[in-house]
Amino acid sequence: MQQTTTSAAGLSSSESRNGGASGKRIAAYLLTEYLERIGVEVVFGLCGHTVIAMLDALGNSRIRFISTRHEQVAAHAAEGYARASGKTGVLLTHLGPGLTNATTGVANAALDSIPLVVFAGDIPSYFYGRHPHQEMNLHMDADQYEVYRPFCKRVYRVDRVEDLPRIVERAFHLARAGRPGPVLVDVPMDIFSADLATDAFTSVPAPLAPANIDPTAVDQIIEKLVAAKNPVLYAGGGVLSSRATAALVSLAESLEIPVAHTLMGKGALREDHPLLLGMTGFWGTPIANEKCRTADLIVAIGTRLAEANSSSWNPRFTFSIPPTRLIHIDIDPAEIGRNYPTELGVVADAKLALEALAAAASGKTHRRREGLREEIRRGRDAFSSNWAHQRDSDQFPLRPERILNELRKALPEDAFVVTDVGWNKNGVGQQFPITVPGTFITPSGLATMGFGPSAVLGVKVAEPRRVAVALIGDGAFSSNMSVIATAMEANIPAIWIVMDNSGYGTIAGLESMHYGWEFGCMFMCKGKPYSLDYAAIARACGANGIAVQSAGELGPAIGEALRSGVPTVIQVPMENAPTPTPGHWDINDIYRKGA
Ligand SMILES: Cc1ncc(C[n+]2csc(CCOP(=O)(O)OP(=O)(O)O)c2C)c(N)n1
Repeated sequence: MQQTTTSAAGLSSSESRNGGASGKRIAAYLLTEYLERIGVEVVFGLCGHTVIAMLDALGNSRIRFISTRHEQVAAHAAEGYARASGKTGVLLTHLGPGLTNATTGVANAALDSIPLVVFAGDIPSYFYGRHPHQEMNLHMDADQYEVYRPFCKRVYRVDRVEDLPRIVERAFHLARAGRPGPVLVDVPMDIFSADLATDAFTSVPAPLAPANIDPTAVDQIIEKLVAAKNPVLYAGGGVLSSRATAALVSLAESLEIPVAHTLMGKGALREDHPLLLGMTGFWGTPIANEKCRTADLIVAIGTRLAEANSSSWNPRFTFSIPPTRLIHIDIDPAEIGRNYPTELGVVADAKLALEALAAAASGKTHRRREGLREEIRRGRDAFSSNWAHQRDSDQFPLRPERILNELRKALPEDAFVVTDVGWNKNGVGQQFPITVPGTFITPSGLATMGFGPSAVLGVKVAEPRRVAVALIGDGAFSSNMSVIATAMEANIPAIWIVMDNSGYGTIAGLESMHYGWEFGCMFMCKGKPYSLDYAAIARACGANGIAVQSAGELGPAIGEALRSGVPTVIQVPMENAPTPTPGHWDINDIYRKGA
């Protein structure tokens, strides 16, 4: 429907296209019809000779195919789509270089527990062992799919066309079951073209009732929370992906418990909620770190208590477990007890667990926590007042705080803010008010530079009526500017705000702090700082490009982008100021300067 119509248009009938009326049809068409049946709306990808049969089938289906200029872009876009829609993202890649280009995006989805199904074309199966064109097989025959093994939930190679329906059903099932993540289906190109019984694709992924919490555990947890002196609820990305935020609020309010969150958990409570402490860890907030460190009981939900959020697990900064006691609720049993001794582990869906806990907490008498809300307010205000003057600063290049301030003022509350890595991710996690759950989309586990510019495409495809803005550094944006071309071709009016500090600012800041210079981190040309004209590049692609020349121009520029309905790049020169770091990161103890 979207990209290719010519090859099918050249055929006389759907019967000839599909291999005759003998009860058999070509697998690629049956597969595509199955994808339609199970609700796939869009496939992101990039062509290659191994997937042309799929392109022909997709081109004649209701499924939208969004062709990108780099497979990493397609993978991040598929992830952005999955995160904004709550559905499984689907990716199509060629073998060899196509598959390897996509690895970073697929691994990013894996580490953030996002469901993806990746279809990769492969060499003709009858050439296994002969090392045909573009195959990577230096150690084993036909094993390109092994490249995905360390980060996919399952990697399948389809060796017989009869296995394709079962494997595809398994892939969509596994991508969502338990802890979500990517699954690879590697298909030799002759299998895409092979005949298959027309009724072969019969079974669809089973509807899944999420894992419930044991009622005894509910009673135990509520008893412990009620008795605790200064407990904290700690929300991770699982709270948002299972849409559990209302239950979290209800539990927190019933027992008057403050809530801290991870980077992925930002938005679990409205930013203006009086029980919200904020983000923990290296780039967290002092009040969140302090209340977690001194809590007698923490109930952590949907988080892996990862390094950045836990100040490298150093007990002096964020979590001190023990003496703090930990109850950990997560969908993945492997996460429980990994980094901290755990008093009680519960394997359950965050929403069902929080709903059961909220129901059991309702009306329960708890310890008095007079002054808690006031203490949180004072703690948050004290930290935020450190840069209050920067929020309205007219300085040029702009202060990052001014950029956040202008963005928040200009955006509707339900707009998506997609970040990359750098000041954008760390600063938004720490300082940007998010009031609608799920509107903050960021790469956390793999922290991939290049995520934001591409993921925003998928977010906007999933929610075309809502605003989607990518807030990104110039390093990330210039790593793959082909996103503008894809946005133009696919008519995706995304907005990119490029925080331009002429370099990989975050790493430059670390190097400067420890070694006194920024060697290898800044963009230089002929000995001078080098900044590209990103706005002109956008215009060269036929998109809108605005180069902000003063602090006062940013707000109107965002307004113009929102009104235009055209893909827009806003280039904002920015001071390379570090994000405040109230927590700890071990790397800072490793650097040693020598002769
Ligand atoms: C693919 C990849 N390469 C390298 C890094 C290491 N890294 C982390 S932050 C950063 C700098 C990002 O620069 P930019 O996008 O300009 O944002 P800024 O730090 O200037 O805000 C780099 C290179 C990474 N996270 N991902």
